[in-house]
Amino acid sequence: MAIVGLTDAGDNHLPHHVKSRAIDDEAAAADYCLKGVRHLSDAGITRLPGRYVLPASDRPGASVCISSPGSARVKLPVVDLARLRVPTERAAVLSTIYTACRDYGFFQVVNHGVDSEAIAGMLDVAARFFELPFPERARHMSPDVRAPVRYGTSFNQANDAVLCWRDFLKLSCVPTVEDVVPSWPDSPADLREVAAAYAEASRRVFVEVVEAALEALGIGDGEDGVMEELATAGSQMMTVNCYPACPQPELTLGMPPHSDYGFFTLVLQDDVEGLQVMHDGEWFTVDPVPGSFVVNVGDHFEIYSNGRYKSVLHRVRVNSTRPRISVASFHSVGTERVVGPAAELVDEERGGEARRYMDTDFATFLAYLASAEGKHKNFLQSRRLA
Ligand SMILES: O=C(O)CCC(=O)C(=O)O
Repeated sequence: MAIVGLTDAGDNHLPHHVKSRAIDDEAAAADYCLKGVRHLSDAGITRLPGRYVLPASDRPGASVCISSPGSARVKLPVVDLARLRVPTERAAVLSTIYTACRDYGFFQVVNHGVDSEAIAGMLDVAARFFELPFPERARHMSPDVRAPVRYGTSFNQANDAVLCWRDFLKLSCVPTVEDVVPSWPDSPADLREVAAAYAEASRRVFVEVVEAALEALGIGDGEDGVMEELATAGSQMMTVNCYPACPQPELTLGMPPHSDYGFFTLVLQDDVEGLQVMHDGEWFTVDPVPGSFVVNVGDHFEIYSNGRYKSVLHRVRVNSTRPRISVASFHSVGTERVVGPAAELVDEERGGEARRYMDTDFATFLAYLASAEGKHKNFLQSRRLA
């Protein structure tokens, strides 16, 4: 497989030592790709190895869009947290959150109160982590999806038929950041401190935004104590993504179309565009707003809101000139908790609506990830009631 992939893409364009390894030893060629895209990019490849080449129908330019494929840009609804805190303006901001979650599944958050130095520092330390020599990064590779730190490449490396042009560092934040930070990378020397401060800041923003989104649904704290749990004992995972400049970006993706599993994801991106959101059957590129967070509804919130809020497909395009860094912070309830539609919305005795989703738990999600490619919205589809 690997030798076919490398040769397909034109092995004449790989560095000589890679080419000879590919020809002499297929396993070594496969290994080379699994060391990640930063490794390939540092090797100075000028054409994409075949392992990264998507079938024509899945390529970014030939998407499902009926018109203007992959080229349109969207200004997502903007949620101003400073206004949310003003009692006379709160209702208007709640209404923006409600319609954004219903119509886009995405919005941008500004005036969130997170220090600009904390944001710049996180992006900077992330970039420096991916500049470390490969053996230093590789110390954190782990097949265990529950490991508190995990370095890897592609989307779901174990199952991806075609690899994605992304390397990542996953940092678990449970049970608390304080508990796990000693197991995070100790190089660059300031990574633990900067990433821990960023994780706490991101959690504070999440709590404020999810509280508002629940209020906008008319649920408030939730009879089931969901808000209390999200605020004090929820789960949080951070993924630091690195998308190096790619020699043939039109043939591949940084991340394939997928939805996220939790309540909300907060994405911090540098000034290089790449994130695309599916809206009305078309891919739209999100305009990076410096210092803002992009927030998106995850599968759990779609289920909990009984489908009023939408967990929307998104993907990442790469480009040939500028490397991109993003930090995604995934927030949800604790991993032991079963998630189903909120009783307030579906209780028939109180005139509630029909239940649209079955209950789900984290173990079911992990089993799904292990058994499937984890792309598109298959997990959410599998929880849908007819
Ligand atoms: O890089 C991005 O902008 C988005 C990342 C993302 O979708 C993810 O980590 O799930």
